[in-house]
Amino acid sequence: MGITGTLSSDQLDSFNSQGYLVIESFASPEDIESMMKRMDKLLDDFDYTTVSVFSTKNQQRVTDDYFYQSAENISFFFEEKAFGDDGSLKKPKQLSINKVGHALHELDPVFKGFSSSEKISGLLFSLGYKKPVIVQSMYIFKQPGIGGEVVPHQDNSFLYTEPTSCTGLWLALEDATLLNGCLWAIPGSHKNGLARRFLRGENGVYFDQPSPSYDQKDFVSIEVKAGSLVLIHGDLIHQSFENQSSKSRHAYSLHVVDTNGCKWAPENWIRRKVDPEPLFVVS
Ligand SMILES: O=C(O)CCC(=O)C(=O)O
Repeated sequence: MGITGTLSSDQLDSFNSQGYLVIESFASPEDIESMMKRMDKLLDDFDYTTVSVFSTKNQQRVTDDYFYQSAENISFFFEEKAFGDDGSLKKPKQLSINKVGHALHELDPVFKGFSSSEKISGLLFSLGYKKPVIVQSMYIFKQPGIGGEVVPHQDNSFLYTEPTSCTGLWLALEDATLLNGCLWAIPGSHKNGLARRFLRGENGVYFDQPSPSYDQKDFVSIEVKAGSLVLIHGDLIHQSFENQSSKSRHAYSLHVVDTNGCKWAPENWIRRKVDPEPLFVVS
């Protein structure tokens, strides 16, 4: 198979005890430049007036369908604060998008190249994955001034397998700082299990439990330089705050589950027509 693990035993120990791990200089400046340039082009080509995410009738249904279909598409999601009272964009679309997802890793050659690189496979091999599948990718903008907060959550809530197997791979494409909305996490919180699940029902998506309340004092900030990768255990409580600064904080995030011995939950929001290909298979 030819995959070799890329994490040292110290890195693995740290990941297992903290629930996250920062790997500096994981992506090269060339990797970053090519992904950012590619996203510029995708955004330039995106004509938001053709996307029927705005509807006077059945708004919720239309929004839900756009979201569900994004599992196998390259779809564009706006910041909540991007629109004025009259419904028009307050800033150019390039500064109004919250994220693009959720199948960049499959459908776009540049993002696919990075996502299926040996670097990524080597990491997953080190973590013990046997038949890993990327279930979603997101290009997250955290726009200056309006980049919204991401409330405390665990990724296994959204991408549940039995047993749980999700890991987040969050790559900083720009420096992530306290000012522009870096990640925050509660170290060790992955050891306390999964608090709740995000389910897709007949009438849309919902959580099966209210969110536990977390003490902000327990969170630590994860400020990183562009090119750093943050590995996130699926049960780790993490969040990010609004970006109130004038600098964006672009990131490319992948979520991976194992399909060897772990069953994808049919109640998850992602229901694919075609099963994704594993990155490798350990026999
Ligand atoms: O980029 C962010 O601010 C949050 C990302 C996140 O929570 C995730 O990728 O799981």
